[in-house]
Amino acid sequence: MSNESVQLYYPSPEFVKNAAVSGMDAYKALCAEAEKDYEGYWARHARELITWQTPFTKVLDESEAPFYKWFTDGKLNVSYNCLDRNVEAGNGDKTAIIFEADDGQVTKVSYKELLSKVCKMANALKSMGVKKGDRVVIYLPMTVEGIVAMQACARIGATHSVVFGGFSAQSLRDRINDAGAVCLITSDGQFRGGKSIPLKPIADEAFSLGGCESVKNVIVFKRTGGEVSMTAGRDQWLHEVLASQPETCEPEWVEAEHPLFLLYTSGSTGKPKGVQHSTGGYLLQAIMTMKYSFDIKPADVFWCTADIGWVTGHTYITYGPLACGATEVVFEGVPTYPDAGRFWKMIQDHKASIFYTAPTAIRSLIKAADTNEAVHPKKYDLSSLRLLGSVGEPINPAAWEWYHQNVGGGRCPIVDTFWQTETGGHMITPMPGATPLVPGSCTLPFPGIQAAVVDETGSDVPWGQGGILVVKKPWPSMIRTIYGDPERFKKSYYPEDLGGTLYLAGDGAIRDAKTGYFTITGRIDDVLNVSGHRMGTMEIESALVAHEKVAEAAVVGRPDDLTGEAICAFVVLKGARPTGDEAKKVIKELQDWVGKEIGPIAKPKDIRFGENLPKTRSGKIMRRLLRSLAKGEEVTQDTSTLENPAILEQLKG
Ligand code: 7RM
Repeated sequence: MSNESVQLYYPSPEFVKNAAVSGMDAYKALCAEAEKDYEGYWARHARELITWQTPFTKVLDESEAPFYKWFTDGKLNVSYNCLDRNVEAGNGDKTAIIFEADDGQVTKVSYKELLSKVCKMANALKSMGVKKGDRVVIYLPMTVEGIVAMQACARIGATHSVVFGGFSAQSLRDRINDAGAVCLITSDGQFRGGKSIPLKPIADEAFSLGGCESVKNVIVFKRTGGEVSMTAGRDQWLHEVLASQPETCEPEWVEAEHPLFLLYTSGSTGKPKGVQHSTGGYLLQAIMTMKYSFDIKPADVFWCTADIGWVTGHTYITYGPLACGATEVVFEGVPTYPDAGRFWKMIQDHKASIFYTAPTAIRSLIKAADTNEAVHPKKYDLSSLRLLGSVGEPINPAAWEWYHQNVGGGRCPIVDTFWQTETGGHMITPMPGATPLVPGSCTLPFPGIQAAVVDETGSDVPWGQGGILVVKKPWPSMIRTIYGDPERFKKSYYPEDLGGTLYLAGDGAIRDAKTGYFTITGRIDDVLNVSGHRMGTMEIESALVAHEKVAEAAVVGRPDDLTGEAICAFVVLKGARPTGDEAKKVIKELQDWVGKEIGPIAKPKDIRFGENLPKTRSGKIMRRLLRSLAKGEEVTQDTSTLENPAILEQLKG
């Protein structure tokens, strides 16, 4: 990628004029400030952007590296920073949330109302004995109540762990169990795409699997009116527990390092890991990135289409926008219901000015618009938009151009934000009023973030040469540990082969030879990215081999035009290798099985059967080979070390 051949997109003079980071000189000045006095840079922002109950005097504590700590002697409350301080500043009547339900019904919630809802929920939790440091699992749909539940935990110092509503009973059980949660907040069901989907029955199934004994209380939000069974002494309806609760609740002032939340995410090995985040450092970067990457202003209507079950929903729905006193859109449904014009209609109806979504959604809406004029963005008035964002996976230049032209009307900068569950907030992203954009590149590090590309030994590689993406210095919103497994934290993120001091993101990257712009080249571990969702190949393999018919399974990703990557499973059955209709039947059975074991997002798109898997003489599955087969490529790799070359024929698509 050389800039001679690539068009650069510059922000308009008006955008630059009003931007928080106005022009490249302003961006460079922030980077220089961090360069000169790293701790001072973050401390200045932490003082300016967060309201502290006890101001901090210490900034970065490296005494137990890589378990870095920030602002250790400061005390604060995230819910106070998101709600009370906006009310106290006279914005109590400002709309905090414009909620649009799956069926199109719109509800507006002001800051004052949101504060009172959060206080009532916080009091309800307290009345059940939930206290500072306890873990609360939240298994809720994308409704105001999900945000309220998270904020209520933050208010009393309980650590929440949100489990995406698409995860299975088994996945929910594993997360409850690992977190040792004392309380579960769920709903009877959820509405998605015009359908009513049960949730509480899945929670019940999770309990019946055993391992959820730590949970003393289950709170059930009535959303769909679906049939549920309530276990006496454990389960209570939300509306009933809220009825008697006072509308004020003194925030619990917690240390900056107090764990705000755990969020489970897939790694290359073993079970999903509970990424633990802090309070102060996390909040700081939620706010800073809202200001610098999203250029958030009081008049903006911000819309992030993520689900609160993912980190994007945490930072850019539950915390960031509210901590900035913004108005945000919260959407329960899916982009294709009632039709694929839903996003564009909502932008029009709510006059959204900042829109943040995933490339996979953009690609599916391009496809829909190509075949149906009526759902093309040009049919809608999108003139309220001034900034667009992309997150979750690399955005291909064609989708970028379409997004820029058809959604942004050619006038809105696109911030392609690279970050991870572990990083808490944006790491590499354009500053919309400064950075000239190159489609497909997340451009340059957020000011202060020391991102670099290195080789296997941890040495810098020159620009223009691909390598491993690392971060050289700790940053405030970074992962603190893997809950209950500090050793795994060290091994996963600060591996010894890189010297033990570099944060390993798990992605490959290359910097442009001239501009130094970063392009993410994809995961370097066994983690897949399907529609922006992270999935470990090992998790899917474990689910497959748990099926009674399966002897062995290997899972790889292959490129997919729509979902970025698609899951492809190579399976050896205990019985004979099935063919024809029998194969079709077993494929469906295994897909449904994985859907039930992990969740529908983990269902393999392709399943191929072999009498064996391609292995080396020492018994290692040759995954590189499987990746070629998955893509439908001719196998060009050296197969001389292969024990059983004949097997390749069977595994071709
Ligand atoms: C926010 C989020 C993290 C992984 C990450 C990358 C990929 C995310 C981008 C991206 C290219 C981007 N958290 N990724 N953003 N790749 N460009 N702008 O997605 O923990 O669920 O996933 O997603 O591989 O490591 S996540």
